Amino acid sequence: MLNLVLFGPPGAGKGTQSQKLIEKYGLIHLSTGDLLRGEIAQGTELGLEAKKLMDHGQLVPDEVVIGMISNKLDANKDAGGFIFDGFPRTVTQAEELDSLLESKQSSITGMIALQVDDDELLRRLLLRGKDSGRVDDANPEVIGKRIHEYNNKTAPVAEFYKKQNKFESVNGMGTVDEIFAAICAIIDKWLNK
Ligand code: B4P
Repeated sequence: MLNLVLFGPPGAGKGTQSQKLIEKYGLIHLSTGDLLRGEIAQGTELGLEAKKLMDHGQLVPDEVVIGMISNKLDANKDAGGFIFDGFPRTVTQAEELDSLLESKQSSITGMIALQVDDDELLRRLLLRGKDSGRVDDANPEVIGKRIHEYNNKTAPVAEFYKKQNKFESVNGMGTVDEIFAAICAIIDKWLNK
């Protein structure tokens, strides 16, 4: 079973690469950002609360995203593996994910981090904000807040996987296909171990 954590700052290309990876490796894509935007679109209570935080570039509380991931793992018991995209984003989320998987006799295979400069992140997100309708992509101040949240709360998650010898990183500054090839080389190495 392949359980991959795709990691990186906002706009690093996690969602973009996930789409290609699920096709190639037949994995289930679990994006907490997409799940939260789904709740917002449906106008649920959870979505309304999450929107207030997301529109300001802040993280949603750990218990909310952990609950969503737990439900999705239960709903996909026969899956051959998962891509966790945008999750875990705090060390608490990483610890809870390990416990959830352990209770299902499973574990994380590894984390792959996409390395992208702050200037390029800003450029990509502002470009997407022109037609995505995402409030959190349209404004440089909110994007700055998202990068700040990443540096403070999310970057330490890399250490969590480094300590378990499960961390790899790739240069996220090339073309989508170049980055995809670099990610696949790491996954294929894991699969052939
Ligand atoms: P997310 O939805 O997870 O996403 P993201 O950070 O915007 O970006 P991603 O890295 O997936 O970028 P993408 O491929 O789309 O988070 C949104 C918010 O949800 C968070 O701020 C937070 O509030 C909340 N949230 C989500 N998960 C949470 C959690 N676990 N805990 C707490 N809160 C949580 O790429 C961005 C753009 O770049 C696209 O337009 C793409 O086309 C372009 N691009 C991609 N690769 C490129 C390349 N190689 N070259 C040029 N452009 C590229």
